[in-house]
Amino acid sequence: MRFDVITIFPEYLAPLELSLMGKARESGKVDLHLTNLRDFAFDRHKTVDDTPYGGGAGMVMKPEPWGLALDQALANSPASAREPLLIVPSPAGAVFNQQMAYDLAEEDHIVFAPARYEGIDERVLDWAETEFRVLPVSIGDYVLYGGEVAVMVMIEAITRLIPGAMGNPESLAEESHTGGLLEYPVYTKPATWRDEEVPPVLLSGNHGAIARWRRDEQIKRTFARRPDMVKAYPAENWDKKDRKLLQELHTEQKAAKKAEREAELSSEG
Ligand code: J9T
Repeated sequence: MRFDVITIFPEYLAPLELSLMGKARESGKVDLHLTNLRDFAFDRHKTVDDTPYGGGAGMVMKPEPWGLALDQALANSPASAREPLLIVPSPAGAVFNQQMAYDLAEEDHIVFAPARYEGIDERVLDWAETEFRVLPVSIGDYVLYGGEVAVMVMIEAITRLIPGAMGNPESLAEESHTGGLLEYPVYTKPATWRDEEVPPVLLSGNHGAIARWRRDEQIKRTFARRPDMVKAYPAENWDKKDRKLLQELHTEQKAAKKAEREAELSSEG
């Protein structure tokens, strides 16, 4: 996989060159290239932005530097790559998730175009459609100053799914979002810490009981924190004990809601 990032803040992305990406790069499976957009601005001040046609607040990124930087990324595309993918981080994009990370891990060449200011002149994105597959992507429903942090999130999530790039393939197979439920809680030594005990079942050596306990904890957590994921979970994947637990959780939730309503009424009363 080749990643290109074109940005006016390459230093934001520099930490990726160390840590995790260092290992992934050594494996030869990942190749990261940072390009400073200002290297393609040729006036005295290396200007990359200008005022918007039609008026309005803020500045717009000029098309010429982006055009040249994208030309360079195309020229450096690996021979094996089909049309490279151009990811434009934007709160208006499709929402990034673990499935998207899996799909993107199969690509040969991804170019990221994180924008600052009010965005990039739209003609750049129109032209890019002729040379790239263009994909606007959001990392969640909130707004950032620029797309750089979103690029870091995506590169990290994608890189750990590239076979051979991480060196820990087993933990991937067991993973939280892939299974459609949140992870169970984990514990290590000491068995007592600040008067808190590790759940005894984990010390029992009973592998069946441990597996059941972990499954129950996954379901309880997912029910409490991510009811949307419980709803989306394939019905045929619930076993008998799962269904019994879900029943209990629903009953408990109803009772809690009733108690809350009654407390509200009596305080209003
Ligand atoms: C400027 O970019 C953003 O604000 C951004 C990018 C990607 N995802 C978001 N949620 C926001």
